[in-house]
Amino acid sequence: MNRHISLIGAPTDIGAGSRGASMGPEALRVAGIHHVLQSHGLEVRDTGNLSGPNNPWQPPVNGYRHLPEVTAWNRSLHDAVYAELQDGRMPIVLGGDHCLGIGSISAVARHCRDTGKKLRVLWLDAHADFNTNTLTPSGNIHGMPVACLCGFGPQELIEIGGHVPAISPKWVRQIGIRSVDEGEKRFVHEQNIEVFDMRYIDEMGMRSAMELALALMDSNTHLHVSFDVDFLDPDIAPGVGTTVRGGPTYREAQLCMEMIADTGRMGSLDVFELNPALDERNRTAEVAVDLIESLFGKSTLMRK
Ligand code: Z70
Ligand code: MN
Ligand code: MN
Ligand code: MN
Repeated sequence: MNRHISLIGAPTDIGAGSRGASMGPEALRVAGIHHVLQSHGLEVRDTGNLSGPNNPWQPPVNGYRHLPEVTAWNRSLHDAVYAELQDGRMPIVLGGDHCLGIGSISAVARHCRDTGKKLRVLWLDAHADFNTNTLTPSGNIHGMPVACLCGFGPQELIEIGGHVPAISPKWVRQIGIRSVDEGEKRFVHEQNIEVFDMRYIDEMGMRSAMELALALMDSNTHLHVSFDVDFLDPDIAPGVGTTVRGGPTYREAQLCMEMIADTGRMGSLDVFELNPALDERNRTAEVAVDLIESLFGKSTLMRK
């Protein structure tokens, strides 16, 4: 695994349905993300925060809220993530709401095209984020990034990485899903997205879900992890805009992260939707940092 890490702050809630994810990057820093990664022997560079337009808090236009501002933030994030990858480093994006997955993953996909790597995207989320402007009940673009990456979205968002579509639905594995809108559900099935929802995890266990989600990767696979903090059960992670009960417990989430770490293939990571305005004494940020530590092998001492 790449031991050179670059933290990239993307402080915006431009695509979300509630305000506050813009404070996520600083909450993750306060919870000690830099130091925790360093303590595992990683070389960590904090590149600081990107800047972009303020949140004008306007209603949707043509099914999209804040499309010009969402585009500006994602272009900027794309350029930052792509630059770190070109520099041979592993980007960790500190969000910010999940609309930023468009810029982050379109940069990772571009890097994989450049270097002839296969891409696997693990989407850890309570939501499928597969809405379009006609399917969306809200107009919030944080409910649309997977669809945009697969080429279903407005031109200015789908073309950010220079290739449309940025990714194929075949490269995506979704874990923890438990809140999907009606039209969105049909579209997820139509596009054959591989989903390990909470029903699957309840019946078969996190171990089985992760074995299948991580299967068929080889030494030429770049694994991107897009971690929406609302993936976690609200009992352990109340600090998110949209809590959905019935998510993975602390132990299930730890196993998920450890199994990702064991592959040794993670090449980039997003941490999105942490909302300090809704948190309790930064405890959701602390849980997120704890889980990120496991992604880098916190508890593999007994194994290797
Ligand atoms: C709903 C929508 C959503 C959070 C994604 C919710 C979307 N499907 N919410 N992540 N926190 O409005 O599209
Ligand atoms: Mn999401
Ligand atoms: Mn979500
Ligand atoms: Mn790479």
